[in-house]
Amino acid sequence: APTIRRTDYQPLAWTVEAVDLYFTLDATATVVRNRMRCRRQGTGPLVLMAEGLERLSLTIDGAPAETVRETDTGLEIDLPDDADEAVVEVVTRCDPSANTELSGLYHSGGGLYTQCEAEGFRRITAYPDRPDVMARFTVTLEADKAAFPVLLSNGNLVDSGDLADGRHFAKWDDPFLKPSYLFALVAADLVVLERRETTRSGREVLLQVWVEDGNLDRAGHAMDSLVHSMRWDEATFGLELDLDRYMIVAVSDFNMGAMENKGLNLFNAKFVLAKPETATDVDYEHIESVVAHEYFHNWTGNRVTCRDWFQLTLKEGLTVFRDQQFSADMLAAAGGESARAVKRIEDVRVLRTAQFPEDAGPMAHPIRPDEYQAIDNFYTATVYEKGAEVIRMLHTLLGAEGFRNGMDLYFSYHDGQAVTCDDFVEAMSEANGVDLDQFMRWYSQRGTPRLRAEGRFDAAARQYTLTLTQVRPDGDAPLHIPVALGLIGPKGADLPLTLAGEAVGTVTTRLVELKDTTTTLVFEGIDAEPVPSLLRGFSAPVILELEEDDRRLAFRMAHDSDPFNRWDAAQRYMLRVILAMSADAAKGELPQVPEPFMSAFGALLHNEKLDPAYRAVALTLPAEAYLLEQMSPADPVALRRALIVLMRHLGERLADSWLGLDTRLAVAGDYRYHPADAGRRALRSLGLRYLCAAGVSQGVERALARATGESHMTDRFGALAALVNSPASAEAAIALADFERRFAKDALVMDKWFAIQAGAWRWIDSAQPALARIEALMGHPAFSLSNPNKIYALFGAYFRANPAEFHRADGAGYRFWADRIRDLNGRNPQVASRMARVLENWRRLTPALQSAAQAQIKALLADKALSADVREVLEKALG
Ligand code: HT7
Ligand code: ZN
Repeated sequence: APTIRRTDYQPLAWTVEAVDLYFTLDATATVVRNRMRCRRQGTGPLVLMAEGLERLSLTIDGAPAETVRETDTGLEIDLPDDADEAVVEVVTRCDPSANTELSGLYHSGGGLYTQCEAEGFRRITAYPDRPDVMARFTVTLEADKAAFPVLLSNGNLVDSGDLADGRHFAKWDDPFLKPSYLFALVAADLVVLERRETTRSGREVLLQVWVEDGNLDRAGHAMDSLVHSMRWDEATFGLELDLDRYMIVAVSDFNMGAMENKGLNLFNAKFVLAKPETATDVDYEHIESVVAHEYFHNWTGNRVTCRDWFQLTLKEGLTVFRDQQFSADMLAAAGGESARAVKRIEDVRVLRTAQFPEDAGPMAHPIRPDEYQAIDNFYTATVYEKGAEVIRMLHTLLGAEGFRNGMDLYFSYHDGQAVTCDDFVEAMSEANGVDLDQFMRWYSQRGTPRLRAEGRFDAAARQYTLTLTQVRPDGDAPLHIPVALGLIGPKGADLPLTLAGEAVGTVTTRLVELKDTTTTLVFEGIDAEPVPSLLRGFSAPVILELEEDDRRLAFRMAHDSDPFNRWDAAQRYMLRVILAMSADAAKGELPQVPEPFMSAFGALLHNEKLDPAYRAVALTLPAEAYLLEQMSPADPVALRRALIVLMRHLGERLADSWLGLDTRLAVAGDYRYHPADAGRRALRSLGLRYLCAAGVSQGVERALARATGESHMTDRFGALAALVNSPASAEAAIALADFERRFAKDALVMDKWFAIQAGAWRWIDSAQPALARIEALMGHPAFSLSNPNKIYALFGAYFRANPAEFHRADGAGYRFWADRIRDLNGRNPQVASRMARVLENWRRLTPALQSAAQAQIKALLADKALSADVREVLEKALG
């Protein structure tokens, strides 16, 4: 596939001002009549993209088109040189039931749905399918009424009625200009949950959540989340819902999480449906944030959109930041500031687990990439999560009010336009009167920058000197980095921070703006050597390099007043212990758990002043993917051995504490989604994890009772996970069978059942390897290769969440991976390429694993039928 470059951007010669679509819908043969009012804006032909369409007719201003050229991407039509306007009508046919890629118009569960971002609209009709073409859409849907009783599209319903032969129609008009990637339609047999709300300015709006029959009792949380999102965006950014009607539709087959089509959001059903018996606290949290994310796109993405796909982080980084802030505010409102800190910790955990490895591997790219072959490969953790961190830094530097002023200016300049990341940062800069030119470098740097810190205490001068040095993986130009920092005194209290030359201050956390490669800070009036607490709240997406011995880490675990850094100290200590234990395991020695670490861990566990939710995150070991990233070479089997020993030790030695806390923190009454309750549940489930890991009989008994009794999904699944990841294989088998019996007919819940088995750790060498189990599960009646959720649950969990079993010494895991990629490539290249990415960092593995992985990647690349999506990923992986 050709490489597309950011610097090659050119406006199109012809744009579309208004488009009128008429769909004659049918599962196997849908005909689309597309009438476009086109306007000249430069020299050259009218360019229409089209993919896999059968063209039935094409007219220009009512006459058959003559000068039409077929190109690799669609059509080019020469229009008279003196024409400024033309009405182009194209009629095409497509087959939704053959669309296994789930891009364009596709068939799922008896209904018809669309997914147009990034380039799916061209699979529906011939069109200048680029985000800088913003048009007014009117859409008529016509279909068999019995098969497709509900007909939805963007905007307002302006007409509907019955037609002959049992058919009916609905006409929709979207009053806002939009790019084609925001187009959507739904034709299906669905039921609706409705609510009417009044916006801040007094307009009445209709909110709808559409689901399959039988799921209405699971739609309430999505609706509540939508209302909360509306209120938050009004209060925080003064942004109101601009439409009379806002719809969310749940779809079972969906490649990603959800899609922000104007007024008609399509959602992967797993991010809509929840009731206590089927969804965990984590599911509830995800639904709230995904609903919010899509809703917030209505302004950051839809009203102001991207000029080209290189600008993707303009809408995604900003919208992730907005959804993170929303969730943090919601959690803090219900659960206090500690709940906000837990949210920040979870977000950084995702960044470190998913984005840091990406930024250190062959797919590394700036948040605004410079080139791509398949844009679908660039919906990445870098564009989304690192992009959100870049926006967060702006928020930190400008303050909430300055940031809000920048947002206001951005909308006042660019509402209704397709713009660039520069436009956004310029609005922030102008609104605040600050120069952000250096800050802009964050948009073009790749790789995670490192921040090296060194402290020196001078007792005689009562000074503490901190030297901070930026180490950048690409290039010399220093970045603009906000660093929040504090100094902790010997008794554990924060010290007031006074820089040389300043009047004595009282502030204990300061924000320092690094603009040079090296910055030296001299703090005065320091009587004893302090312990620095740097990058508080994770104020910048960098790797902090600071020499800290075990004693210091334990001290910060006990005293750091910044909850993020306190958690981070625990993570660093765990990392150090686990790496040492893994090194022992790799040498064939029995890994030992150091006693001082046990004391520091125990102190956190027993600290009743800390919220359960906080203790749950603080006592959770770093993710395996993150740990592997820190290992050199990455040896997944040695790491797993170390983790098993550590978990067993923590379970055994602290058994009484875990059991006591399990009793004390039980939540009485009916399930409610609330951070305080969720925190207690999380800590209890974590306790079961450790207890079962150690085979503590009371723990196993409790887990079995909870996994098989009358419980809600959070407790049930927490207990099931504890059993499955433990030596208690007999109890795990009973719990798995019970779960399957209860939920065999519930596709979303069965995804959990598949995933937990695919990701299961093997505690006893004689136990069945994960791969054998997965191969057997592929034949399960609830499994389907055409449903992305099932692929992610069974294969994704194996490849990503079970490194020790996937990276098997005999290479069987890699052979299985290659077979799956080959098969998925033909069905759904987007999903195939996401799965292909799991081996991109193969060069970090041990030499034996490297050669086994490389052989499979090479074999795959020899396949001529490989899609552009998968090819791009594998070619980059091979380098
Ligand atoms: N903006 C949406 C992206 C998306 C997507 C991209 C490629 C292929 C399929 C897709 N489904 C949704 C999701 C979001 O960020 O809100
Ligand atoms: Zn998004």
